[in-house]
Amino acid sequence: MRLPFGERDVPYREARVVVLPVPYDLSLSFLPGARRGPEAILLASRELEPFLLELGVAPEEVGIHAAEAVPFVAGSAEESHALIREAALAHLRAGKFLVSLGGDHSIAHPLVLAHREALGEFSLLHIDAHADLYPEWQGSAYSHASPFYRLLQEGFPLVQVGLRAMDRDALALVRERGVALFPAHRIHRQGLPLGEILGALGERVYLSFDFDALDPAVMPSVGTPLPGGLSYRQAVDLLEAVFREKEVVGMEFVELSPNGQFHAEMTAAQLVYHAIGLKGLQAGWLGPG
Ligand SMILES: [Mn+2]
Repeated sequence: MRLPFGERDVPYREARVVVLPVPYDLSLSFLPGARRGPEAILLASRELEPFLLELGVAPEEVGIHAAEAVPFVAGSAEESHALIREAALAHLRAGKFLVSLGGDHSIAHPLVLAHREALGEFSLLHIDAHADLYPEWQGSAYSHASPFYRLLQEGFPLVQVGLRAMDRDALALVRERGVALFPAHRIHRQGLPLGEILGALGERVYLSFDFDALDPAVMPSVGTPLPGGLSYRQAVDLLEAVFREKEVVGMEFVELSPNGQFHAEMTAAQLVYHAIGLKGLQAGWLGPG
């Protein structure tokens, strides 16, 4: 069953923005449940106010269509990832701006590759509590702990923001590959180093947002919560700066794992909606007034 995002779902051909549910969580190592993330965001999105006071626009006016969820193949990460890549590619080739909803973070790999295939090169802005740079995890290179290792191998420039968990090997990899790292503790001590973050990104950016980048006090519904995370305000300020200064070519929001705390689902839906508004302003699809 297809669920809309918000209250004004437009027909596919009229949509500039396609919301793509990717309810895949077979790679999770700790608490499963991110497969229910897309549905929870879509249901919560119906409760949002259409007009965003901060932006002075109603992001829904870009024309949003929520697509059918991408199916997955039980027992095969490889086949599931292939289906995700194919689905994303079809929407991108139809000229849509894609907002993918996870699902676990392993989906970043097929999604990012689909964007490169359709749109060419860009850098990655990875906002997360975790580095996700393990070559493999629990015996699988398709793990949600590994997508950015695999994407580094693919040659993508990588900027990571909000981190507070990383092992020595990952830190060595970051230094060796020139990953720009902005850990959460630094942001809390010194404020968001927006100039440095923007300077580390290329002109074109793909945004990968793991909800556990937010502090668990704000966002308790994730599979691997860690204290010391970003505030909602910090996340919005970061996105606002990126959309103002860069061309965002695609975005994904992953790892919401609903656990009965509706405020977390509203937070997720509101952040996604705000980001759609920022894209609409960047692209000239929305104007204030
Ligand atoms: Mn994470």
